[in-house]
Amino acid sequence: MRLSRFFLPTLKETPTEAVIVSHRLMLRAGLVRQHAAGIYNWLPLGTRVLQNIAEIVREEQNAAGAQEIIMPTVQSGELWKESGRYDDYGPEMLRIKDRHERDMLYGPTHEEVVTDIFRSNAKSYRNLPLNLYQIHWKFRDEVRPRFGVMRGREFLMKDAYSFDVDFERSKHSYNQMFVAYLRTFARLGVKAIPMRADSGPIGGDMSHEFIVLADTGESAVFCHKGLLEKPAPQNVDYQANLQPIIDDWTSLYAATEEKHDTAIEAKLGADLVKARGIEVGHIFHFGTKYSAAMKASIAGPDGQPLTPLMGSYGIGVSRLVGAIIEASHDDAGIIWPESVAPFRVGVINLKTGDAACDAACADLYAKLSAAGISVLYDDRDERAGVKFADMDLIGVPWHVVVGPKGIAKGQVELKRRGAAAREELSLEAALNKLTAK
Ligand code: P5A
Repeated sequence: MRLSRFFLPTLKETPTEAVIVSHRLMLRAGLVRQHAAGIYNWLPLGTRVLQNIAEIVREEQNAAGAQEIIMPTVQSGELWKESGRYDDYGPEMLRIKDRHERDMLYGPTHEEVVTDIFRSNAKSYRNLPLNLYQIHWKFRDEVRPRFGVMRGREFLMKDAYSFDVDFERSKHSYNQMFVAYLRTFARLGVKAIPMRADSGPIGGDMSHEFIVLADTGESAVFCHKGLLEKPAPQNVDYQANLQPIIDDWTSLYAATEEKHDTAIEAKLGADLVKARGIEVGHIFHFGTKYSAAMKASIAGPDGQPLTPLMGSYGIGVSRLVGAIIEASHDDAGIIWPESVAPFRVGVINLKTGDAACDAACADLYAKLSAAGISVLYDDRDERAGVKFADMDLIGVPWHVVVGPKGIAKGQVELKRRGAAAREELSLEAALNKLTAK
């Protein structure tokens, strides 16, 4: 993409409405623009990041055996009357009447809809285990939408729902998602720690939140310091017994404020980290809460009706954009992990209009693109300082700087965003280095 053609409305001034750094940077770097309180437009740069995150989430859900579906955003209120949540959910639910005066709503979550899909279409225990997920927009009429996409009213969530025949197998499905989450967040370049958590309006007796530590986080959390550097599990066989991995992670203390046991503080002493964090994922096991209330039984192995046990598993996809920035930025702007960066490489032409610089940049741009690398080529007629500042602000991981002095020697500069060192090397060596990654 040529920057001269790219729709990137950056802001020089720090927007006054933004109180946390990720919100400021998302506005300044032209990722999003607010449409109404807690509701955002995603501009091209933000859309690219959001889609990169969603793709990693999707790959890991598929690897864990979940199957992607798409459910409606607008739901029938009747299903929520069956589960009992129509009245329970309260003012956070955006209620809508259609032209026939029927009760509709904009979905804040999809347990009811997926249970309805299940009961209408699954016939026997042979359909199990089953895990269905989607990556779709939700609406919650939050009392205090704030911090930009971090606590929005409309937001993108990955929500998965598992169905199993008995507790043991249901726990296995929960464990599969637990491990998939560890891998997903590691690939996204964030350290997310699973913590014992309250299940709130979703319900159930077993629940973990995945928390990215950040001073600006909305949750107070407590965890053993040994969890901070634990690497994500590699080469997982999702059919195998995953309990050892879960035990490894849950044997060390970690809990959100609601579940925190203050007696642990004396016991752990200096090993206990008290911090603030951002909830980027939340998984729940709630047994038959929805399947029983909504009469979603199937034929069991003995021919008798069987009510499946369920869990649900959420990832805040749009919130993650803010959380990643919160965890990875400096004074100059965003520092994207390569896996989610909107472009991998930025080519900076220090002298647009100079024949040698233009030709070298065009060559780099063409060859990197042909190698499947996403490139943002700053071909604008702007001062070098402006170009450096913008490339730093939007956080592209690799910068190739092409200037007349270097090109006269056949050299360009290669620089990693966030690192001070610059390397001078030939055009070809720069290409080799970038394409070898
Ligand atoms: C799990 C999937 C659920 O809704 N039902 C379906 C369950 N869980 S949850 O914890 O309420 O939400 C899952 C994740 O969504 C993100 N999230 C938000 N992101 C931005 N703005 C919001 N207002 C918001 N509310 C929830 C969080 O990352 C949460 O973990």
